[in-house]
Amino acid sequence: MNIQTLVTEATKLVNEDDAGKDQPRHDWDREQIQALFDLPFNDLLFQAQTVHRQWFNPNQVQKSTLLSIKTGGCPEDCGYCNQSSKFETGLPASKLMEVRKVIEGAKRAKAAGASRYCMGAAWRNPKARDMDKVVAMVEGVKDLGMETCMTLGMLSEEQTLKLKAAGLDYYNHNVDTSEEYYKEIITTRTYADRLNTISLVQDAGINVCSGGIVGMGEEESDRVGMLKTLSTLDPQPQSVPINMLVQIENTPLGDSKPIDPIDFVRTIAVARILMPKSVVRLSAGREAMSEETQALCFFAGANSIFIGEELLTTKNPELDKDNQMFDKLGLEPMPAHACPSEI
Ligand code: SAM
Ligand code: DTB
Ligand code: SF4
Repeated sequence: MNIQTLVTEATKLVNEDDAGKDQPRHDWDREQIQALFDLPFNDLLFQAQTVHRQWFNPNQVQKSTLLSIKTGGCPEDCGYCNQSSKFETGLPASKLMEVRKVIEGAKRAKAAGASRYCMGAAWRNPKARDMDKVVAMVEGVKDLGMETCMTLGMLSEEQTLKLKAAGLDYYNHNVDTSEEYYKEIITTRTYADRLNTISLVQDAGINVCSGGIVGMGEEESDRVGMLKTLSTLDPQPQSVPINMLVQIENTPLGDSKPIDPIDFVRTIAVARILMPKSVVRLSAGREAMSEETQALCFFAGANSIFIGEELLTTKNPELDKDNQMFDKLGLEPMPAHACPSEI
């Protein structure tokens, strides 16, 4: 197939509604997604930027800040994670934080320019005794006028309803990779467990934040599989974090072959085309990324980042450095609740 036919085919893969905007499709197959990955880089980026401009201001990037509200000692064995109790990473475990401290952190994040506060706990799932505190955290952060996001592991239906009633805007629960590769990375839960929690979160009317990690030694076909899982969810996740693995010593993935930056940008571009109304987050891994790679990611349709010097347990670029990058690229922060697919 020649280049022009491929580009035309890729364009045809997207439906147009009356307003002339590309609408999300939920029936992508592997061949179609692979065809996007196979496009010449310039054609892929042109397609992605074209789709991006239909739903988003291309010069706005959403800013979120992360806080680890309960660190380490996790019973799961995710092969990439600093916080699993199965690996000797040297990270001290902590108890669930005090609500007051969490709100103080959110105030600082707001002052630094974040519109969303994302709170993460190293749990397989929250215990009943933790829920009152977690609910108070959501309510307190929401009162500051920020978007709230939590990532607490697997949830029951009752817990999703409690979180919804507290005013939770987003729940983060990543599928991480393809269904086939998942088994190589995590053995203490299944892909189906993951999809089940995502479905409960959707049913409760909470926006889903779900994406994955690249650079875990996966094949390109696993990136295809992961993006097929995400883009065929109905509705698609409103927020899609694409993490570049932060290598953690003494974890099974601590010395995986890093992903080529161009392949990383391709993954962002394909995510953007498949999920035109979702915010795509250039998530973990920016500390190890050049400014040029990040600029290409924004051109490919990434429109969210984490700001603040720490992710959950690892380093993120300094605030000044990110502010300088925004100035250089003429980027401005996206206001809260500006995602066109948000519930
Ligand atoms: N325990 C909860 C769970 O697993 O859903 C919430 C916290 S967990 C740290 C949130 C997500 O962070 C994981 O699903 C994974 O995608 C991402 N993550 C964890 N460690 C990472 C690493 N070293 N590099 C990149 N992303 C990572
Ligand atoms: C997501 O996809 N990335 C964030 C958030 N969701 C919770 C976590 C990144 C963690 C990076 C490794 C660490 O700092 O421990
Ligand atoms: Fe635990 Fe989440 Fe880390 Fe897995 S990714 S070990 S569930 S904290």
